[in-house]
Amino acid sequence: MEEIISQFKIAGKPAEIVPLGKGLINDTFLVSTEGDCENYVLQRINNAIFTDVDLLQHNIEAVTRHLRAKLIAEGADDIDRRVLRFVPTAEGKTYYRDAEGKYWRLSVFIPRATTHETVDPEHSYHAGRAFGQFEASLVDIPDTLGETIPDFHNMELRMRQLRDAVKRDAVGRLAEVRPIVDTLESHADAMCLAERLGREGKLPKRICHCDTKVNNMMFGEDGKVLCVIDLDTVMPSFVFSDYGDFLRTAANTVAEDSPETYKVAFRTDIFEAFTRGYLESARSFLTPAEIDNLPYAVSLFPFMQCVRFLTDYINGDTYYKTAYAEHNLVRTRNQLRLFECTQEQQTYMRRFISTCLND
Ligand code: GN1
Ligand code: MG
Repeated sequence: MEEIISQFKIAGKPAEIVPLGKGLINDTFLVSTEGDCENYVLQRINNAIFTDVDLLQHNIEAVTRHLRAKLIAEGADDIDRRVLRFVPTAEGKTYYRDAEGKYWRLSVFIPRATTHETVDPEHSYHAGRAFGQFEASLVDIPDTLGETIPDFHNMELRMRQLRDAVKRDAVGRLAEVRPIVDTLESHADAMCLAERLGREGKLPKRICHCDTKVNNMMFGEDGKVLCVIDLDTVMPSFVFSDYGDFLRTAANTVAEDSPETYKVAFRTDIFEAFTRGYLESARSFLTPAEIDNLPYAVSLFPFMQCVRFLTDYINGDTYYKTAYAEHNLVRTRNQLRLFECTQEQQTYMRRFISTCLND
């Protein structure tokens, strides 16, 4: 790994390299340096999943450049802790392909900031503001961003992938999960609403983060969001992505892979705080159709994640990192329960959102 780090123009000498974070896709390491030089985050990009690393890095460079320029224009302070900074290689690229064909990148570690696997309402309010702000800041990005995973949050595609997996039944797990497949099928049409609205021209695509799980942002000492991280999936999508995926992770009373399904519940305190924050910074650009369907988004993301985990389980765990054989099945059951909880709260959510907008 030292050999890889030496490809990047870092300040200081690497002292220690340790695994970092809980991502399910890339491998991430913290590289601390000797003395009081800045530390770094080294990532191996999973190019089985992100097959177009050039496009991926083009997106990330464009986004961080645009966010940085905005912060400078606003006269913001502490800019290096508020937007990621990637370290170039000797050839001036933001990634390095090693002799084995693996892809690596290095960014400056943001000091005195923390990530959380769970948040309280106050953090959620700030997270809502930050993601609304993130989307608002990218409305006028001059670069064209590509889809780093084509149709990433397209529910119709995710259903097709599930049906393909069911047809193949590659590792003989179908019989065990048939009832779950049937339940998901019974909601599939309703959950593909976004794609229908999109085709009817009623729903725009905007640049979204598309992986707003709660551990993908860094908080400062004041409880506010310093910096949004994990930018691999920043791409054009429906706004439901960011709103829905945050609540999928933050408003679940347990972690997405908790086997204690009976403990899964949808936290309305988190929902209210996040929604208030999000609407504060996003209402200026959201259309009525987007606002009307925010409660749908809250159900869509546990549903989509359930479909994705189940598809991976049926396929024999080829996509997500797993720690044990039933891991994806446990995740599936958890997300299905969360989906059901969010379905029960649709009317309440709708009322809360309209109260917020009238305040
Ligand atoms: C993956 O990389 P990570 O762990 O932040 C996944 C998300 C899922 C999430 C589920 C590229 O995110 O879409 O929602 O796991 N990212 C990709 O925990 O598939
Ligand atoms: Mg992550």
